[in-house]
Amino acid sequence: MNKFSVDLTNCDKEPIHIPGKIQSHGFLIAVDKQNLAINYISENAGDFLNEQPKNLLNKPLAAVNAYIRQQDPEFNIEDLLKLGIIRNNFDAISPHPVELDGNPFYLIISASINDWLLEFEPVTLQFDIQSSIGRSASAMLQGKSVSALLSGAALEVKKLISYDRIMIYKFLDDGHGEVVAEEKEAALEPFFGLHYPASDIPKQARELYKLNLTRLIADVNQPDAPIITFKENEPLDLTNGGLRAVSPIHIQYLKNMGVQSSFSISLISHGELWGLIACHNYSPKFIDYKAREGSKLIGQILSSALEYRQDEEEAEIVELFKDTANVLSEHLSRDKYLIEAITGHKRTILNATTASGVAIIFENELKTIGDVPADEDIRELAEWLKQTTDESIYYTHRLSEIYTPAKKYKKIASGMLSCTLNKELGEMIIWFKPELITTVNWAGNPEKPVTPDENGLLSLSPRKSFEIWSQVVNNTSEKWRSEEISSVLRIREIIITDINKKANEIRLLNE
Ligand code: BLA
Repeated sequence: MNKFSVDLTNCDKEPIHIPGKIQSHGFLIAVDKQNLAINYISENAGDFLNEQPKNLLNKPLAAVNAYIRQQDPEFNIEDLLKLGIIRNNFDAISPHPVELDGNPFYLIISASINDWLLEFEPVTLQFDIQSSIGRSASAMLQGKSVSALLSGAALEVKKLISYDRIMIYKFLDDGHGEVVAEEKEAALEPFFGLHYPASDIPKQARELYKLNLTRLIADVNQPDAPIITFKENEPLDLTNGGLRAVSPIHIQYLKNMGVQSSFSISLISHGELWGLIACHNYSPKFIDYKAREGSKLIGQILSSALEYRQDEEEAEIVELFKDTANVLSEHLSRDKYLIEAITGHKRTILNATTASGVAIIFENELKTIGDVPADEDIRELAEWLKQTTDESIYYTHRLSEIYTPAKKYKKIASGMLSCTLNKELGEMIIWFKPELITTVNWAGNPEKPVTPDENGLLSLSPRKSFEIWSQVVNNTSEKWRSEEISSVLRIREIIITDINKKANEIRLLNE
């Protein structure tokens, strides 16, 4: 068994692919790729096979036949495995229905490094999930925008596997995540819009979720079953398996939240883990292989739809920025006063970025739109900018760190992008973005005392990581995108040309 002792400093080093044990709702046999002899077997196999697992160790796989009942009397587990090996694909033969002690089971085969993994799991689905998936997918794809698509996906997954809470959890630039869609039982408190630290899902777990697209944790209170082997120094790699035991720290995390079962489906966009469909149940819940594969398919359809719609929305934003530049240019050529031209019509200078507020200081006048700090605060900031920077464009997504007076209005202005029109006169336009984390909450009741489990994991409580993280992410807005910078540069060019043109006109009039 792996001897790694996990704590908050080494989470991302925990070898979660070789835990040396499995979740005990099923059992596992691993056979050598060379000679198909049983190299590993889970200790709980005895509960299902009526045989001491250690007696099967080192035996040929064929020895297992005696315990498995099959509709086809000719069935031979070895032939099935060989068929998968010849085809170089186990998807076509998994899951294979078998009967153990009168109960229906699925045999699911996958590859490890030197072994084939044979996992036996109970069958629970009573209906044909295939037809539901088709309906779910088309209902989900009705969503025309990214957010409608995500809400639709949460709803369809809830209908399909009926967990208490389904969340779409999206990873942001710095690896931390946000719940961007949610479908839940009415009595549960919403997690929608909440942000969580990157360390909640460490790096190696994310890598693993890119390879194995679903992750079921059936019951956080059920003891694991150790894997026994005579290959003491060769832990079995369970990356592709479905029964892999869960990291103790993640079990503690789920317990802290009151969750007893979780299921996640990976969402991949442009080859990277975009997020997860994270499902919680407040009582133990096992869903069988077909239900998991059905959910995986929904995840894959969602992933490709997301890729397409996101690119489309991205292009729309860039288009909007360009169009804003054109519209403002027209207003500037018609209107006498600059401030009127860029703030007085339906399309304004605010639309040059995705900011939520903008201030214009021009000819001693201050005009604002949207969420901005108080007038005197803006004037002070402008004065500071005038003294501090010679750049025509200056931006930050952590304003209060470089300019402490901004602390008092960080909620609306943690992000700032300024564009100088005339440095000597202190004329400029300043866009503001709000602090990203305004209502950070740990997903659970932070007042409730955490009870250490038998491993004494209190000190490793994810709540601790959350405290550390929330201090780091405070004072931060969404980053300024390169498209926003280009848009502001383009508009600055247009405005300065217009200012010069108008100045020239006045000069000509006076001559
Ligand atoms: C795994 N952590 C996960 C997973 C999720 C989260 C979704 C995938 C497995 C699952 O579905 O349960 C985190 N779950 C969340 C978050 C929300 C949620 C953020 O519902 C928000 C609503 N976790 C920690 C710390 C460590 C850690 C500090 O908080 C490490 C020290 C580890 N999390 C951790 C590990 C896994 C994990 C190791 C992988 C579990 C596995 O697949 O074995």
